[in-house]
Amino acid sequence: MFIDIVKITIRSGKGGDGMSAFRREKYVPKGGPSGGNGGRGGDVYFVGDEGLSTLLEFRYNRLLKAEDGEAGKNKKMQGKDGENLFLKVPVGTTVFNARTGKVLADITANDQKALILKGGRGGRGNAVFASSRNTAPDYAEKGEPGKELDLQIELKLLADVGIIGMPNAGKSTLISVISAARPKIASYPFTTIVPNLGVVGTDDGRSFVAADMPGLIEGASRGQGLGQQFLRHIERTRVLVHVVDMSAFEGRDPYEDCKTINDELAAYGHKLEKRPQVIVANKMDMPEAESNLERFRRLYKGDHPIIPISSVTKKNIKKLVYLVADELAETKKKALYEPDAFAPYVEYTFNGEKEPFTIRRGDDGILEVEGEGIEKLFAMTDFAKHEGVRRFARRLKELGVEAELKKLGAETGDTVRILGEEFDFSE
Ligand SMILES: Nc1nc2c(ncn2[C@@H]2O[C@H](COP(=O)(O)OP(=O)(O)OP(=O)(O)O)[C@@H](O)[C@H]2O)c(=O)[nH]1
Ligand SMILES: [Mg+2]
Repeated sequence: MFIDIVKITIRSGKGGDGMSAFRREKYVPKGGPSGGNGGRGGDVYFVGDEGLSTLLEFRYNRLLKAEDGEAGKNKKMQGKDGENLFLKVPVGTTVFNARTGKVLADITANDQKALILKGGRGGRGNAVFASSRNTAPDYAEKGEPGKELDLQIELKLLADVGIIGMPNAGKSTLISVISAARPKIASYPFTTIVPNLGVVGTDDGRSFVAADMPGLIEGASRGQGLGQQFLRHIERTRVLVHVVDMSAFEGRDPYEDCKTINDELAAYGHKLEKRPQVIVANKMDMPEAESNLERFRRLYKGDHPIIPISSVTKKNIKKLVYLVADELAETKKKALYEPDAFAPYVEYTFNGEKEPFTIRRGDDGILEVEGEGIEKLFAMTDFAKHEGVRRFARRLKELGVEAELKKLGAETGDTVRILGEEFDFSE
């Protein structure tokens, strides 16, 4: 089965910084602390959308960010939370962590939401830090940084559109003109023996998946030629593009060709003859094509639209693609795939990494502390304020960093390095 694969990077929103401010009151030189908390940074979600069928959109938009939270405000007002980012993907999309290859989410239903990255927490404003010991703290936390993650998203494609017709009608040539698919093309019948899938994009940003099918012949519904198994593939498409060779090559009759195919569709059952169909009168660049088309129009009694094209001169190709996209939009309003066409619902939750720290001795003998938890603490600390530094030291103690440093031989007065910055160690 054809797989559409895209690599993207997502980033959750940074939490807004907490504010440090004091109430202004008449006759009170310094009122109580009144700085509000920062807003939460936006999360990143994936959402199943049955109206979509490709990942094409992501190919043009590879870094996707949720909104940052706003900073806290005066009067203990909290900053606005950042908007969550909802990335819409077709049903059948699997989201992988690109680095570890682990599955983060498997989108198997319309509207299914999977949280992939949480936004950063808002920093606390100074109003929160007031205590009986310190009634006027002039310190606020910074917002927690957002997270970034490289993803690989994959979609197992089911074709929206089936390109069908007699052998040698020009089906493979057509898909090669409207998509990046490059199937074998040759001037003899039965060149194509397995379906070729291609992603087709319109200029107005829509996209769909087309399958170039092997040629059908009379008796296909009874197993003639390569028939049966491909009729089964056609069953899974929503719109049929029926290619008819108007050049009447080697004495063929375009009207009879078209009728043969439609009779086979009807004989197969499953109401394939009722599927929306666009009749493509192909090879209009050939000498006899115009008069053959005139005759075809006279004889044809069905109600499918007929569109004359040439894959060689590209005549009407754009028009055809738009027409097919429109037909598709119309059919998508109705459900086509049975619910059991998809794997059972599974949701993999993303476990936010634990926040350990590591300590090792640098080349110059200095103890160095690193780690995700420390990094976060570092980013949220306002080192310009004495209170910020004090709180930072206390958190290091709580996290066990201080004890670990001591175990490794650190003594008061020694230099330690935390994320590249040098500090004096003291107990
Ligand atoms: N003049 C002209 N020739 C075309 C056009 N489209 C396709 N052909 C030719 O028709 C022949 C058959 O084309 P294919 O695309 O391989 O036909 P197909 O329907 O995929 O054939 P099968 O896979 O065998 O069923 C090739 O020689 C093409 O070059 C067209 O618009 N104009
Ligand atoms: Mg072919």
